[in-house]
Amino acid sequence: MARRALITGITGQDGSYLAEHLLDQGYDVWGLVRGQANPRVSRVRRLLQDVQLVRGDLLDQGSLISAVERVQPDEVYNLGAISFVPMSWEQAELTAEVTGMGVLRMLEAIRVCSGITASRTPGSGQIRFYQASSSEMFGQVRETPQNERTPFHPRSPYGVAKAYGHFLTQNYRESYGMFAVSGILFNHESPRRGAEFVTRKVTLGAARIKLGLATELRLGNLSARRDWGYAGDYVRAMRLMLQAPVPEDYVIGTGRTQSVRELVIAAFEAAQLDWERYVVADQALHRPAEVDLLCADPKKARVQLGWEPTVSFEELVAMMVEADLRLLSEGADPEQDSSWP
Ligand code: NDP
Ligand code: GDR
Repeated sequence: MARRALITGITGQDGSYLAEHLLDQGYDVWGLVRGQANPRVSRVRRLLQDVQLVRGDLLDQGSLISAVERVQPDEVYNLGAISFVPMSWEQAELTAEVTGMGVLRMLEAIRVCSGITASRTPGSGQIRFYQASSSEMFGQVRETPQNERTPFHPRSPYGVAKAYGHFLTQNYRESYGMFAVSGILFNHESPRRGAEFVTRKVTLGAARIKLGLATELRLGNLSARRDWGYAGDYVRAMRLMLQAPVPEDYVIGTGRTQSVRELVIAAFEAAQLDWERYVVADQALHRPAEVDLLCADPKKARVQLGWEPTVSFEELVAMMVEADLRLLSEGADPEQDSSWP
């Protein structure tokens, strides 16, 4: 029988790629969607016609229990979150509730529906659980590259909420023997990336300028460095983690790091533009506390899961610029949900 997966965050970037990947692998895929008229649901219906939808919200414990009871999943991928770091300062409590406490509610839904009440042998829980942990938990790093043993020092309410979810996932594994794991994923991008994140903001900005739709691009800290990979590669790692014989956490990234300035140069080069004529550094876009440098050491995932990234930084940026040029040339509005390639 096909394995059945339930994905929270199905309307987001990763949810869409993960759903496609699991469908390719022969899974029966369900997505949790929230709200009574969520406009992003139509995007899922259009792009992912074989995915079945179930209503629920990470803020609502009962809805998650009902969803797990209805779907009877073999695997749950918890990708739902408030994921934009600046928003986590503006709505810190909501971020804690969705990105942090949402993990507790999802784990509790699985525990209750599985009838788990006492300590069990590690890995004996029937439903396997994946938590979308983040390199933002490392925050202010004292060692680089970062691996599974690097200490956390989160620098935003988002990073703090993710650290809570991360430790809670470990705790449910240790307390109840659940097969619950976290993927500590570094930044991953794609033509489906939200327009608020820096890669997409830059590739859309370059494409708009190229097509005469804008005259400048305002950015914050150009010196911050990130390890940027391709989302399509990273969702493969999520599934692999849930197929491993033993539940363990893994760092997923490329092992290369680039600055925002290097990202800008690559994107404007791809659009054949001189970036210095158009990019304006805006102090107002700097964060209250910055994460200056992230770079993954993904060795454990390579050795134990056989996972490797296939798309380089340069290929990723070129792919995104090309997709945005096409999108804008067709007159599509990238802020609208019908625009996903
Ligand atoms: P997106 O911002 O694209 O998607 C976030 C998803 O969360 C959306 O589907 C959104 O649904 C859903 N969501 C928001 N609030 C709730 C709620 N109350 N209940 C249920 N669902 C909710 O994120 P990504 O796809 O980029 O990331 C997926 C996950 O991975 C996130 O948890 C993110 O924090 C984490 N992560 C991402 C990385 C990256 O580089 N992309 C790196 C490391 C971790 P809706 O349409 O209803 O708003
Ligand atoms: P990040 O991604 O915070 O790393 O979180 P983002 O793309 O928002 O920022 C990356 C870096 O770029 C700098 N920056 C800007 N960022 C944005 N968004 N807009 C700007 O104008 C701008 N100018 C400079 C930022 O200061 C930062 O240093 C992403 C999210 O997907 C999280 O959910 C995920 O957990 C982490 O990646 C890993």
